[in-house]
Amino acid sequence: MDGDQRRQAAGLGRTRFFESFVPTGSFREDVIAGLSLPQKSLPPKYFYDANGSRLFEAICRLREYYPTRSELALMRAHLPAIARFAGRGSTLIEYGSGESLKSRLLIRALRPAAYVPVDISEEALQGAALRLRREFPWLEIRAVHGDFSRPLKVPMTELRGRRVVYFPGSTIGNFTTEEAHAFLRMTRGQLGPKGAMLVGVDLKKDANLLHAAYNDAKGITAAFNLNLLARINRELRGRFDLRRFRHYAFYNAPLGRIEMHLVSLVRQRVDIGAYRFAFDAGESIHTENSYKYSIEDFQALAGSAGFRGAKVWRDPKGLFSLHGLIAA
Ligand code: AVJ
Repeated sequence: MDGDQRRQAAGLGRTRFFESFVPTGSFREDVIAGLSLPQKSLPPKYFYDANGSRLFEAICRLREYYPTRSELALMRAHLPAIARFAGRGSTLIEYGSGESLKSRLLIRALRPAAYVPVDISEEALQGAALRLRREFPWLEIRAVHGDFSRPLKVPMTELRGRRVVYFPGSTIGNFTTEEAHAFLRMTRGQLGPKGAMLVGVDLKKDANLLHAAYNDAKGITAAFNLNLLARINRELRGRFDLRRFRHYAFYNAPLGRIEMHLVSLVRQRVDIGAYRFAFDAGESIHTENSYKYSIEDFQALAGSAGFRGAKVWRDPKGLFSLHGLIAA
């Protein structure tokens, strides 16, 4: 911690900020590598700069985007049972906390000894930590700015009590099955003997409903997707013309996932710093997968990673699920 951070921390009462390892060169490297593949692709974690995090918060409030509302309804409907499962007074670690919308309910019900929000967007993390501090002055907050898709340097050793990892929002859907398996295994190792995990998982459903959720009428999802190119322009001296790319999202039923792409509308070349990339008309950059699971599929996956699916809750409409997992 430098002097500024110390002064800042001093003014934040029981709130502390930690930097986990987010290599600064990795955005550039990942973009250059991803755009050099036969099927161009970019990792979805880079959606979440300050602008992208704001756009995502707007997506969560869209009429068509059912996951956030469904998960909130699920939490409200089953909060006492979820709290009994997770236990009071534990350390609550949340991956991809964003604006910590759903965590509020959990914090109120669990009264955790400490809350450890982990997010890749520093702005979202700080905004959330400040609001939570006002709402829960008694709560010890250890905000970790980091990328949870790789092993984190969370100050775990100092964490008291039983650990509960909260991974809501179906963020796990961004991982392939292999990545999700590896992530669950890694988390199981961090939980310790009596730890538990709560994972929000979007369910397979009517493809029309899925399609609408990722192709909203206001075009917020399109703006969220295109912001990735704007971010490359801002941070990596990219020369993308956003009018020459279009948002494209569809449900790939055989693979059980929504795919988001940015499609080049013309044959063009785009410079990023000293690099140049060629696009055919109609060629796409694959920017996100959002896997949908059945309850049984996800329990099998969790089981293969060493967890026992102890509990599962659904929202009243049956659109979304929350799995309570413990070490097998
Ligand atoms: C944050 C990964 C759960 O896949 O639904 C929303 C991101 N992408 N609209 C999702 C997203 C387009 C979201 N996750």
